[in-house]
Amino acid sequence: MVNGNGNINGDQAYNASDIQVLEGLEAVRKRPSMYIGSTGPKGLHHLVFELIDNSIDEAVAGYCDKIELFIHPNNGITVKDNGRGIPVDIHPLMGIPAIEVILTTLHSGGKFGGSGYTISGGLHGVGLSVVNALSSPMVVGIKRDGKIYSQQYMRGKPTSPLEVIGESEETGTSIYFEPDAEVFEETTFERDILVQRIRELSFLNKGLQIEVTDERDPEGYQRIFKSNGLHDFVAYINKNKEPIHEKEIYFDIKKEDVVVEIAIQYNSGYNENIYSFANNIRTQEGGTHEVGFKNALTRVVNDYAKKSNLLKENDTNLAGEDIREGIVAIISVLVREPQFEGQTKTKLGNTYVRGVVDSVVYEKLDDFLDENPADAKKIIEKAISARRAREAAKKARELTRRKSALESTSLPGKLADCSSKDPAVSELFIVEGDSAGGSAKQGRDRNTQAILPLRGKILNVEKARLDRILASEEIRNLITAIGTGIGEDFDISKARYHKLFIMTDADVDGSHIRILLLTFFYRFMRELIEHGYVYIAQPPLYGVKRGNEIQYFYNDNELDKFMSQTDKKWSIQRYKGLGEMDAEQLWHTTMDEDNRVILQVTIEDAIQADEVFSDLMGDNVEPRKEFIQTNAKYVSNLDI
Ligand code: 0RA
Repeated sequence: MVNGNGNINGDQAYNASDIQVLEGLEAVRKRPSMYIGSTGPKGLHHLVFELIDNSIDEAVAGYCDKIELFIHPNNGITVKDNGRGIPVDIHPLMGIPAIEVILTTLHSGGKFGGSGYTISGGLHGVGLSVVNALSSPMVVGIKRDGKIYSQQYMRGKPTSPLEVIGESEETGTSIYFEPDAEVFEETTFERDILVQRIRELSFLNKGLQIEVTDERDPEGYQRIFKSNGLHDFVAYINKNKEPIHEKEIYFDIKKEDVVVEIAIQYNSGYNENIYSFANNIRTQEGGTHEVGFKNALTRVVNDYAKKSNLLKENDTNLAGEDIREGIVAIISVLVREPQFEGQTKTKLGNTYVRGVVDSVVYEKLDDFLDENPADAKKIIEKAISARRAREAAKKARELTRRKSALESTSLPGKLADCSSKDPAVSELFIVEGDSAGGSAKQGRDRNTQAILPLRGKILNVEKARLDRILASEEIRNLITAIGTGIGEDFDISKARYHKLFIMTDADVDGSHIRILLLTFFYRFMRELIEHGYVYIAQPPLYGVKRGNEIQYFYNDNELDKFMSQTDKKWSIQRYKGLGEMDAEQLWHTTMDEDNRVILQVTIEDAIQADEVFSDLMGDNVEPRKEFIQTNAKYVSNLDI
């Protein structure tokens, strides 16, 4: 036995430090959300990320190259690394082992790593003690100095002393915990959420191996994530797109104490995908590293374009947004004392980083363009055509603006509007097909429900530029009906409805149209999704009849279950389309607030959303085929 609960210093010393310790962790248990954001799924998964981040710090410091994550059948988690092992020597002031100090006192950040580049931003870096406070139990295992140590905790308090339980020549730390069911609303871990962040972390930390084992999966799940750096990240994002140059632009250098790693590859699409990170934390709100990157990119491309005569000497410069059309770029910096600002603390604030990134990017991109003139030409020609399209779109927008100023109530003729003018209670049903549109118009609550029928497939927005999208009548109808405008004109306060229902047939075409609409909202009216205004209506798949009685079922499982429990003779009708339901049925099953089953569309992660949309809409046919095959049984839960 190494040391009990600090009692080598006598009871008094133990009590003094113990009280201080417990006060700290009591605060965490009283207000968990202050430390981990929420006690819902986000906070729950944050516990795991916190443990992984600590091991990543050890990897960034150069002492660890393997991390393992286990999701156990009881929803317990183990995070294990082969770092130096958390120190166990007795803390001179507290008189208890260092590991116990780390697990029982609140730290201001994960400041015990060795490299100086600690991960401590936003909600990350709250410390292992916060996870400990919200666990029951937690068990820590440490291999160092030839020994294996172990100690157990319950809701932040040690329930055993740190003990030597064996010998080993290896070093490392392993932490097992179960989230405290008294604290969390739900204690089941979702593998996809964990895997997504782990994939990202493996891209951000080249050479680091992260293994994930989900012991709950009856078929067994074990994956190894390991990358060569950010070019793998860019290639991953572009995997279903069409790159316009083969080799990713890539560099990784240290300047003035800032480590800058950047990868860029343009694709033939029209979207700008720039993802920035500081100390492994996604900087959703950007910051000085992103600004430095964009400024340098705009300057270097314009300078090169003039120098190589792709742009005439007296031409106006290409705008930044033109140069960023079709770009996929990952910017990752390591900064010694990162300052995170902004509403969600995801904006890097350190001002000197801007200059560092700017000069690094200018220099490296200048080299790339000089050395790869054919790629340079493709990139610049794309920017020039983007500028042309932007100017055309501006004209088109001005046209629609002037028009709506003249005829201020020019709502589309196909729209059957509701009588209420209060957006908070108003709902818009975007309905596939004129016949279903007709039933919906008859069946609706005229006071609060508006119907807009859409004919056929709307434009494939991924492949089209803004000017062509605006030329589609279906899209224009949709924009006018919603009222917010799009893109840079978008104004959420002008939304005419706070609920928009996408109502399509329960077949492959229907799900395709639904994805097309979601793509459109995602690209041009993203705030609608962010505000939770977008829903998916779910018409039933089966109606089961006996005499005057009718029951509805939304999937095969429900139907099978019902049919296996009844011995009466029912006749089953399968609704192939919305059009097969009459107005009354459509109202009752799909539109009536009291009965309907709806799904709110959320965007958890732009990367993931972009992936789903591109898989389906991009030029590559395979993923689309795959989607249609795997969803042939009708998608009832669209996972964006
Ligand atoms: C501080 C010092 C040393 C190791 C660590 C922290 C450490 C922390 C964690 C958290 C998860 N895994 C970890 N691995 C290591 C070692 C100091 C030394 O040995 O000199």
